[in-house]
Amino acid sequence: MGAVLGRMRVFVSGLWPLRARVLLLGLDSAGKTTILYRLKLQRAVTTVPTIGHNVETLETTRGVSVTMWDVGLGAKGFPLCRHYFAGTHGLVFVVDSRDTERHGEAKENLYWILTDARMVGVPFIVLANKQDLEGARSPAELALDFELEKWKYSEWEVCGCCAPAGEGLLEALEKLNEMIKEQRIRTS
Ligand SMILES: Nc1nc2c(ncn2[C@@H]2O[C@H](COP(=O)(O)OP(=O)(O)OP(=O)(O)O)[C@@H](O)[C@H]2O)c(=O)[nH]1
Ligand SMILES: [Mg+2]
Repeated sequence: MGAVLGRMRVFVSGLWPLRARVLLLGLDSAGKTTILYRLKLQRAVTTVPTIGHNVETLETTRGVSVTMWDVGLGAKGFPLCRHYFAGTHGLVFVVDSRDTERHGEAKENLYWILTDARMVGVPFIVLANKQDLEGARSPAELALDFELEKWKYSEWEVCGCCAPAGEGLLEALEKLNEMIKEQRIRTS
């Protein structure tokens, strides 16, 4: 009986469009704004460091409407972004895969975000950006560097991408959408 009800809930939830609030975070220059506008405009844009935030709504496949917040951290750094946490359904954490010197800092900030009470259970994607650059860590290597296999408190994936070319972005967003849907079913 429980299994039948579970399957019905999955089926019914697939019929309604999903509106999701997604945060796009990461160190400065990781590629967040390039990713947001590549997804929105389907072309590469020239960016300047973001002050404040950019926000766009993306109509994705499978009836999911994603409002994506690209938060620039400026001089105040990560503490500023906690003001964006409430009501978040999914997180995209962008990493410059070649900038290995800053991976420790990126990892520390990722765990700081994940352990905030407002982010409990929120599924996330680590986007291993700049895969076109020589020396970039692969998604599998980043998962090891960030010790993600130990993280059991929310669903996660690591996906590779090259933001200006758009490579890997839609696939990553689809995975996140699926995880958000599953999380909704679990908590409904
Ligand atoms: N080679 C390469 N360059 C990239 C890629 N993604 C972004 N960039 C470049 O990286 C630089 C920083 O990109 P942004 O999108 O402005 O980075 P950001 O994370 O929004 O930075 P802040 O607004 O300062 O937080 C720009 O020069 C981009 O063109 C990529 O996949 N490959
Ligand atoms: Mg930016």
